[in-house]
Amino acid sequence: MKSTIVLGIGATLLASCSGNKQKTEEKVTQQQKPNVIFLIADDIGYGDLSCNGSKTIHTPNVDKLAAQGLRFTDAHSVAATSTPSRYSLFTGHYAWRRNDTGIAAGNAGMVIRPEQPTVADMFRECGYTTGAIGKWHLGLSDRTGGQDWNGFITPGPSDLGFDYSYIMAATGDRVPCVWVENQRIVNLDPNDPIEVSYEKPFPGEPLGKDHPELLTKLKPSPNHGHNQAIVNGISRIGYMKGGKQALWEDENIADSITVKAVRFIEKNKETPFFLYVGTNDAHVPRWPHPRFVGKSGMGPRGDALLQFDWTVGEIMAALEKAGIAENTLIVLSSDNGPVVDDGYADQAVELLGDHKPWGAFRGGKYSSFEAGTRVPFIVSWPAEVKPGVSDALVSQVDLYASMAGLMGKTLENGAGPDSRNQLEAFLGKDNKGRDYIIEQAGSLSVSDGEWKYIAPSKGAAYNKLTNTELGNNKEAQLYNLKQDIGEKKNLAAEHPEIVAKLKAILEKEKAK
Ligand code: NG6
Ligand code: CA
Repeated sequence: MKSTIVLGIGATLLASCSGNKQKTEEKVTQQQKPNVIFLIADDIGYGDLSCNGSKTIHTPNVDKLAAQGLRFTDAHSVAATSTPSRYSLFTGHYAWRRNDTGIAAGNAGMVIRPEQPTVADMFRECGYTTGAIGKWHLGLSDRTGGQDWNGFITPGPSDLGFDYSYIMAATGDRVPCVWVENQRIVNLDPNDPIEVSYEKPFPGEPLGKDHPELLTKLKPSPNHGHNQAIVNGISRIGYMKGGKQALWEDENIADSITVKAVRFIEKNKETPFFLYVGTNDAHVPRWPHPRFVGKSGMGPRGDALLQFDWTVGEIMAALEKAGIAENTLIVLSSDNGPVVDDGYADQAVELLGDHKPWGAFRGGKYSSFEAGTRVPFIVSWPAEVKPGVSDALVSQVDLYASMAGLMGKTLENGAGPDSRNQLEAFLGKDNKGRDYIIEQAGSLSVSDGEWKYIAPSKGAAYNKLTNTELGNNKEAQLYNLKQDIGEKKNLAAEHPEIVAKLKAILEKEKAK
């Protein structure tokens, strides 16, 4: 039996998550613990949402969530790509402390070790039912290529605190293109076993690079990769064979994620739950459902943004219908900043018009400049959070300790070592947030909200294929974000003392 009784909210933060002993105390109210949903978009930029000022795209459902909640202007994912970003979100550990947390292949071993504590473990210990739905991209099994794709794939989300999971192993553009529910591939025909490799093609299976005539939906952008296994007329990264009946339909990915999320909500409405929803929108390949096609005027990328907005609306409606909207805390954010051409000829560049996915920031996905990690971030909890806008400096790395704080717990025994309890900031009671955040892309950066230091890096300054300014520079960079949000003027030479201060913070963090 899960306990559904906790202290009145003012006292909740001090109580231990079990809270049962205090049931009989007078202060106790019959208030149920809030349900918590992390809704994490993929590659959606700060400027991709109308609540963040976009006039070119309309996201009414997200706007509604923002209007009833707190919209952040200086919130960050930990990294400018998915795997390290999600790793840190779940573990409260900086991904850059490890050298094996880069963009994971579709057959990567599980990046988070089963023994590592996660935010889902924390909720589960507090009696929550936990679920992970959608984009995973954190590897499965104990080693690269170690998956039993035709059987029970283990270790997996259940070892990281999730009671239920319905996930894509990696990304939409990586094989295997199948749904994995509770660590088994959905609809797999045992007579058509699935094989996956990231090393060598399977004889007889046509590849995108040799058979452009088979690419009926999207073609890879020139020189971009994405030219290996062909699935549903789209070529991807990696090789796969078999499992024909289990393949996802690209146009149904958002529907599948949404339906599973709504069902999870309906099923668990009586008792507290924690649900992670990782949408596939607006990652490549962008192939939204026909009902969104042509609706944005910006081609598949814009249409995928509308599809994302629809998913948000469906989740909100499901909460309303279940009668639990008031007491559900939703964190809506993105795993990293936006990219326009990420490798498919989907006209995203040609049809972009005046739209600025990165808002006022420089760079984008993959970049050390702000647009790499300064992402959309909304906290909605009608019962507790007053609507508004917060300029507090916050990072996804802190959600773990902050959610523990919400449960009245402090992380101990090395859990979430880089995660700090910033609950007050997340709930709008503190307008300052962190003293500093660390951003990870080709290099590490430190921002205190006013000043930002980007450590020197030998990496390329520019990625021509994605048209991204990566922010790498052999020299130290220092920007004043208050006066120069577009990071145009490097002030490192003028303010060596500020460089020294921020650099020292970084060195100290690295030495931990
Ligand atoms: C890159 C892919 C890109 C995307 C990215 C991961 C190429 C040329 N580019 O390697 O399309 O899949 O990895 O994106 O293959 S993320 O949002 O999941 O981190
Ligand atoms: Ca991403």
